[in-house]
Amino acid sequence: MKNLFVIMSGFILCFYAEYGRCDDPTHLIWESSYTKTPPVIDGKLEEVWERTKPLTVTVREAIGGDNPGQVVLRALNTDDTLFVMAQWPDDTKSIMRDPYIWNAEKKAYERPSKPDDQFALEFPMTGKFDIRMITLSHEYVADVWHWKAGRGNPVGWVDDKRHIISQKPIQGGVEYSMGGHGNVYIARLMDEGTSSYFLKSKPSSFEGNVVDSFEQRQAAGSLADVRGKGIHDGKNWTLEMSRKFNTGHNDDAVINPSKDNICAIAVLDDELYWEHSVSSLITLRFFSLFIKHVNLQLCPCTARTKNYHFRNSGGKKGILF
Ligand SMILES: [Ca+2]
Ligand SMILES: [Ca+2]
Ligand SMILES: [Ca+2]
Repeated sequence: MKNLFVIMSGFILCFYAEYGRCDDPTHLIWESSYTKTPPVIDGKLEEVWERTKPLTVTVREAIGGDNPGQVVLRALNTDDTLFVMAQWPDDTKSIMRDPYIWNAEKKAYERPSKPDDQFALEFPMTGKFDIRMITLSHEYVADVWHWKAGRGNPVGWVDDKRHIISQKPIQGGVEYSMGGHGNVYIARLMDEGTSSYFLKSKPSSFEGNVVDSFEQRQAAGSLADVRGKGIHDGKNWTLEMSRKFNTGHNDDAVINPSKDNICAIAVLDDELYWEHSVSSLITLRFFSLFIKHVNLQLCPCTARTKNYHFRNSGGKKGILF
């Protein structure tokens, strides 16, 4: 057993060295732990999350790079589904987007812009993925899991979208001029299907000073692939999300647990559109599956149950899930 652990550790070190990760401290490795017991997507951390290794990621304003903040990420996976957890500080719980506000003088509702808190996890689909959307040097399509505290969150759904960034005009794209240097076109498309909320019509008579302008419903189709629920504890958001590795929909990225998957995150704290904060690129790695594979290859006799028991070099017993 002792030898097995040493061999496994050595193999893992070789793997890291081969891919040059050890000497690159800026490279963010986000390890997913395998579990047979999936977490409940309810914004509350259950015991299974304690087996995961947290990764703290710095996010900065997408334009300017100011106001660094920190997000703690965790990941779990079953055979076919990824579960992610994100925790980040936010002093202002904003759970209504553009609500109807009563104007007593006019005796009517108005609908000024008001952001809700949001979080996004992005995976590249095609092209040269980049965290910047306003760019003249990158052209790409990204799968975006866009959680919105005031819209899908009440019913536990996350908007499943694609961002298409191009320097050529694209269908549904909005043009942004780069001060004479060129134009970038950005399309932010919802997946096919039914979103988990819709815009309510303006109330014709007084129903309260602030009235939610969205009503929730059952999502369907490719828009019903990402579950997500966030809970605000007064100082932080804790968000759990899940999606199948392969949804079978052609407007989604396929996550391949047998290889590294590049991704990035964004946070919006009472912010609209471009005022979001983004991370650098993150490598999502399915570490436990890798160990299982090595374990089976080197010594199948250790598989006493469907979990893989081991004793490390300090004599401590453990179970690989
Ligand atoms: Ca939970
Ligand atoms: Ca907020
Ligand atoms: Ca989808």
